[in-house]
Amino acid sequence: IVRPFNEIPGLWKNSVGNLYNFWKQDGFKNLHRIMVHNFNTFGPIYREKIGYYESVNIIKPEDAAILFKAEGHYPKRLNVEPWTAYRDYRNRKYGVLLKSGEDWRSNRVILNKEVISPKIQENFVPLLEEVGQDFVVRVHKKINRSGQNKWTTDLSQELFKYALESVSSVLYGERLGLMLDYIDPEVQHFIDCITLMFKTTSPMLYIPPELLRKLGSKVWRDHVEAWDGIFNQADRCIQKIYKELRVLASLLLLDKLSIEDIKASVTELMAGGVDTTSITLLWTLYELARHPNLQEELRAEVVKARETSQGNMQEMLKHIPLVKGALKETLRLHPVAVSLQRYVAEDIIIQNYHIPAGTLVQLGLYAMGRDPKVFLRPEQYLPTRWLRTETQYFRSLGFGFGPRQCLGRRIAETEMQIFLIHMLENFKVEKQRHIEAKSVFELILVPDQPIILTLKPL
Ligand code: HEM
Ligand code: 2DC
Repeated sequence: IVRPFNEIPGLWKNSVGNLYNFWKQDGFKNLHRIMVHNFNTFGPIYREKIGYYESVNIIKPEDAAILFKAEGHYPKRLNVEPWTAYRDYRNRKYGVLLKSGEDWRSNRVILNKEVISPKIQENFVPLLEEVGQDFVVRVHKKINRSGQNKWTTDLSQELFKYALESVSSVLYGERLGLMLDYIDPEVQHFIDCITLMFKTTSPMLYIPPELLRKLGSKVWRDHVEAWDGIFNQADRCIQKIYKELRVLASLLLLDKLSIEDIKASVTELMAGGVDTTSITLLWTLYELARHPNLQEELRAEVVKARETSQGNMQEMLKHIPLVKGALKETLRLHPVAVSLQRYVAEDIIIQNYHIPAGTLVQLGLYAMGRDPKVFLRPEQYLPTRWLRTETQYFRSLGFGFGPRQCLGRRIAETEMQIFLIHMLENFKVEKQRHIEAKSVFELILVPDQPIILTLKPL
């Protein structure tokens, strides 16, 4: 017999008290660990109400499959209130990230053709390859200047620049020059604004931004300043590029979307394309530094792939299964998104509980990645587990799923694969001390401390 919704275990009866406890446990930074703890306490399904958010949380791949089958024609994620509050406040349009219903679908279908279709991927491989090569040149220069034949640094700022250069090159067909010594302070400001925007979002997830605005709170003011900086820079890029012939231009020329819709979505693509890929790459280098033998295996694969494909990058990308496995493994242990969520479009049954249509259901992505019932020896970084040795059914979900999955997925994957190819071909990555970096929640999950790596020429 199916059990009723009200019998799902969890803390959902005292939302204000829960918010207080959440705050006491430093939940704004520990959301991922609190979710793991809740699954350990309540089992594979629990219900929760913190502040104004109410949700049902699940962890099993089989249950994720049920959830995504019920996402409906217009899949809807948890609404990130601070983001929509900013747009409403400044009277700016929602892009594909924030739109819903038919408006979302029609914009998304058009954008898909320009950024995520397999056919279009071929177009941006050469662009991304060029950025990858420039990054290698830059690292060699840093190594030479050090006078020690190595370069030891926190790579995160370098990776932010690499990621922004890559995504701009694809969107605008123009290089920003971020791999050079002098970088435009306005572009640096843009990068800082994205980080600040994410950081100021998480404290506002559970308290209505509207209220914080009326109280004139600092976090709201910082958030507005961050988005203003993001939109200003994106506007400048869009203005400059009207005539260029890339994604943006083909959207314009064919007159498929209004200029306001294009601006909104292109700004989201630019802002979404920096911290996500760069942090995933940083975690990957960190894991390769911790596992030198694995690093050599990956290097061997890349060298062989280069031979087989005679340097043709498009072809080369088809011969690096272990590199691709490494990226999946990074997203398993260090996902960007702590959870995936959908408001279910129809009634469903999960773990034998009835869940009514309209309920917000969250898949704990971070918790699933570390669950020994889902992954054998989950604490180990094993890229080979993605080479058909273990089942992959609803387990590789770092970019989400279905028609509402990450729009930047193809750009991100290609950009990250090309980066790793170039790094493995040129440098050895080492780590200094025995520090264990953990994740902290700043809307996306990021390392809790600087990750210092050493790059040595091969
Ligand atoms: C949405 C992850 C890189 C732009 C998402 C979602 C996830 C995600 C989990 C939600 C999907 C869902 O609800 O099913 C990642 C990861 C990245 C990455 C792990 C890199 C490692 C990027 C990049 C861009 C981007 C490079 C832009 C070029 C977007 C946009 C959406 C989105 C616009 C919203 C799509 C929509 O609502 O229709 N991403 N992302 N992401 N991402 Fe990414
Ligand atoms: C954050 O409880 C935790 O890809 C919340 O590139 C639920 C939630 C909802 C939406 C998620 C968000 C979390 C994490 C960041 C995501 C976002 C959807 C898209 C966004 C996953 C899990 C991200 C980083 C986009 C951001 C683009 C934007 C800045 C223009």
